[in-house]
Amino acid sequence: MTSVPSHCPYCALQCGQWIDGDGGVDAREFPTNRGGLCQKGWTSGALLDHPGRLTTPLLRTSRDTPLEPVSWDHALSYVAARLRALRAEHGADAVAVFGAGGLTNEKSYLLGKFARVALGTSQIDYNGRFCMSSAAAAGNRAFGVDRGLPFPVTDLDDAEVVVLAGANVAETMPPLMGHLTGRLVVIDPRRTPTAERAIASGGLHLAPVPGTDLVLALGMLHAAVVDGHVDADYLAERTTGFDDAWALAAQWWPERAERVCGVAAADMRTVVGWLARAQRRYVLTARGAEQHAHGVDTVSAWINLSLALGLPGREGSGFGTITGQGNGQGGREHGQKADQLPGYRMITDPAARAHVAGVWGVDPDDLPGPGRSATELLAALGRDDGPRAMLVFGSNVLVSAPDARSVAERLAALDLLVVADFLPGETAMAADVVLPVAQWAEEEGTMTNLEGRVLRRRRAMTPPSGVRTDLEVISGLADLLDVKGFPSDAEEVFEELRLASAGGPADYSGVTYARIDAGEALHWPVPGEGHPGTPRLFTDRFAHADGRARLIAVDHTEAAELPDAGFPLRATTGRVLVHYQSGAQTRRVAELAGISPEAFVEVHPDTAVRAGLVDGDRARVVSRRGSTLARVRCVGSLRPDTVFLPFHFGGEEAANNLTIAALDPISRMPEFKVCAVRLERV
Ligand SMILES: Nc1nc2c(c(=O)[nH]1)N[C@H]1C(S)=C(S)[C@@H](COP(=O)(O)OP(=O)(O)OC[C@H]3O[C@@H](n4cnc5c(=O)[nH]c(N)nc54)[C@H](O)[C@@H]3O)O[C@H]1N2
Ligand SMILES: Nc1nc2c(c(=O)[nH]1)N[C@H]1C(S)=C(S)[C@@H](COP(=O)(O)OP(=O)(O)OC[C@H]3O[C@@H](n4cnc5c(=O)[nH]c(N)nc54)[C@H](O)[C@@H]3O)O[C@H]1N2
Ligand code: SF4
Ligand SMILES: [Mo]
Repeated sequence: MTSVPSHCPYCALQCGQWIDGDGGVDAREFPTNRGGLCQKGWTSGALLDHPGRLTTPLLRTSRDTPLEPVSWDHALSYVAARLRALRAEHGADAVAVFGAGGLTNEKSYLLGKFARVALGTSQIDYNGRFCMSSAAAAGNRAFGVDRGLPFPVTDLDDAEVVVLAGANVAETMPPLMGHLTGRLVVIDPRRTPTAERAIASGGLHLAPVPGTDLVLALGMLHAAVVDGHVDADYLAERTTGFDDAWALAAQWWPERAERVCGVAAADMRTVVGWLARAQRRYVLTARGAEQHAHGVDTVSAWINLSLALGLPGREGSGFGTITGQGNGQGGREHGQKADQLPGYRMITDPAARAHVAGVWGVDPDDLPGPGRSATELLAALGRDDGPRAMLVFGSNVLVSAPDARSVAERLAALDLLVVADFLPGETAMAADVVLPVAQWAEEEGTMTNLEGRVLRRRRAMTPPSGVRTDLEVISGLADLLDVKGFPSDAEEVFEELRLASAGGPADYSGVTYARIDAGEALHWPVPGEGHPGTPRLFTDRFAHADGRARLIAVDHTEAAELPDAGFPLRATTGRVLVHYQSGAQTRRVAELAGISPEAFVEVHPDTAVRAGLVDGDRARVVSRRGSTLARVRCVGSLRPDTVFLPFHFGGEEAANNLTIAALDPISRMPEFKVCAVRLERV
C-alpha cells in the first residue's frame, strides 16, 4: 500500500508521519522528531474510522429539540439564511467567528477573509489567544517580530544549558526531549517528568509559587548584574532599555525574590552562573510562564534576562517560546486574530489594510477594524451589544475557555451556534448546526511548526461520504452569501495567501507547494521564490527599525486571585502525556482513555490530610466560580500550597469550571495557571 509523507495532527512539533490509504500511521524521519512519535501521534489514526465520527450535518431549529440529520444543502442554506437575517436586523458585528491554531494556514487565511469580506464582521478571534498570545506580544515588543523559535529545533542539540520556564516538554512534546541533551533547568511548581530529567542531567528543578515567575526572573537578572555576568558589549551594540529595566529589577535582590516566589536565592545564582559561563545556552518559555494575567510582562522578564546575558541572535544561543498547537505559529499569522490581517499585519495599519484589500479586491474602507479578543468575545455573546451568532472552527470552548460555566451561559444565549467538527465534542453538541468535516489525513494544506517552518499536510485517503473539508464549508457558505473569491482548493488558497502575506513580517510569498515537496526547509520569512528562507532570525539585527532588541521595564504583579481563608490553595492547570487539549479527540481513543480515564487533582499529602482526603478519593475542587470533581493523587514533591488539574476533561470534571477570566492587559491572555480553590470531600 502506498503511504504519503505528512505530519501529526496534534502539536506544534509536527512530527513526520507516513499515512497509508487505510489511515495507518507510521513514524517518519523529520528533523523535529527524528523518527519518533508520542502516544498521541501513534494512535492518531484511530479517529479516522471512529464509530462516533460525524458524517452528516445535524440541525435543530430550537434548543429544546434534539439535533437531527439533514442534507448539506439544507444545513448550509439554513445557516446562510439565518446569518443574513441576523445581520440585517442587528448589523454585521452580530455574527462572530471563532477559529483555531489547529487549522491549516489555508483555513486560517480563508476564515479571516470570510469574516472580514463575506460577513463584514470585526468579531473574529481564535483559541490561540488562550495559547501563544502572551509570548507573541512579548516577542513583538522585544524583538519586533514574533516567531516562537527564531532558530531550528536542531540548534538545541548541542546546547550546554537550556532553561525551560513553565514547559513540561517530556509530556507535551516528548520527541523534543531528544534535542535536549545538555544540562536542563526546569521551572515548574510541580516535579514533572521534565523536571526529573533536569535533575538527572545535573541541572535543577526550581519550583516557584504559581504566578510568581516574573519575580524569579527579576531575581535572576539581579544576580546576573551583581555577580558580573552581564554582557555589556552586547547590550550596548544590540539593545536598548537596559537602564529602565534594571531600575525595577534592582529592587529584587535574590533573597527578596525568594520570599515571593519560593525559589532559593542560591539556586537563582547557580542557574545564572551556568547560563553565563556556557558558550551554547538557551532560555525557552511555555504556557506555565505565559498563561497569566501578567503573562506578557513575565515573558518580557525572561527576555530581559536573556538579553542581559547576550543570548538572542548569537550563534548557538537564544531565547524562544515553545508554540503549542499544530499550526499555532501559522494560525497567528494569516488573519484569524481579532487585530490582524494576513502576513502578520496589523488591521489598524492603513498600509496593511490597503495591501490586503488590494489582494481581496475590496475597498480598504470596507474592511472592519479590530474586534474583541477570544475571552471578551465569548463574554459578549448574546448580550445587547454582542454577537447573536457564532461560527466555530476547531475549538471546544465549552471545555477549554476560562470560567467554563459562564461560557455555557453565553453560548446558550446565542440565536445561532454553528460548529464545524469531525467529532461530537461538548461544543458541537451544544450547537444549532453541526457541520461534519474532514480530518488531517483526508485533506491538503500547510502547517507552520514551532520553528517557523512551513510543512505540507497531504491527503492520504478519501474522506468518508457525507463529509466536507473546512475549505469547502467556508467556500460553500460564501457562495450562498453571494460573495466571490473563496476557492475550496488548498493550493489555490495558498497562492492567494502568498500574495496577501508578501511584504508583511510573516512573508510566505516565496513558499510554494512544489518547494516544500522538493524537501526544502522553508522557515519564514521567505520573500520570493529565489529566497532560501530564514532558519535563524536576529543573527545581524532585530526586527525593530533601529535593528536593536528592547529590554522592557517590568515589575512584579500579584495573581488576579490570591488564596484566602475560604479558598486557601493555588490551583494550576495543564496537560498530561496522553490527552490533547479539551480531550475531544484523545478521550475517544480507547488506548489513551484507558491510560487516563478521568480527571484528577495532584495534592501534597499534608494538604490532603488537612482536607480529610486520601490518595484515590474523589474530591470536589471549589473556586468562586464553580467546582469540579477529580480523583485525588497525592504527590509528595508538589508544593503544599498548590494543586494541579489537567484541563482535558469536560462537564463536571472540567478544570475550567474553576479558572478565572482575568486577562493580561496587553495580550488578553486569561489566567489559566492560577486561581484560588479549596478541596472538599465528596
Ligand atoms: N500531551 C499533550 N501535549 C500537548 C498538548 C496537550 O494538550 N497534551 N497541547 C499542545 C499545546 S496547544 C500547548 S500550548 C503545549 C503546552 O505545553 P506546556 O506549556 O509544556 O504545557 P502545560 O502543561 O500547559 O504547562 C507546562 C507546565 O507549567 C506548569 N505551571 C503551572 N503554573 C505555573 C507557573 O505559574 N509557573 C511556571 N513556571 N510553571 C507553571 C505546569 O505545572 C506544567 O507542568 O503543549 C502542546 N502539546
Ligand atoms: N485550564 C486550562 N485551559 C486551557 C489551557 C490550559 O493550560 N489550562 N490551555 C489553553 C490552550 S494553550 C489551548 S491551545 C486551548 C485549546 O483548547 P481547544 O481550543 O478547545 O482545542 P482542542 O481541544 O484541540 O479543540 C479542537 C476541536 O476542534 C476539532 N478539530 C480539530 N482539528 C480541526 C480542524 O482542522 N477543523 C475543524 N473544523 N475542527 C477541528 C477537534 O475535534 C476538537 O473538537 O485550551 C486552552 N485552555
Ligand atoms: S509530539 Fe506532538 S506532533 Fe509529535 S507525535 Fe506527539 S502530538 Fe504528534
Ligand atoms: Mo496551546
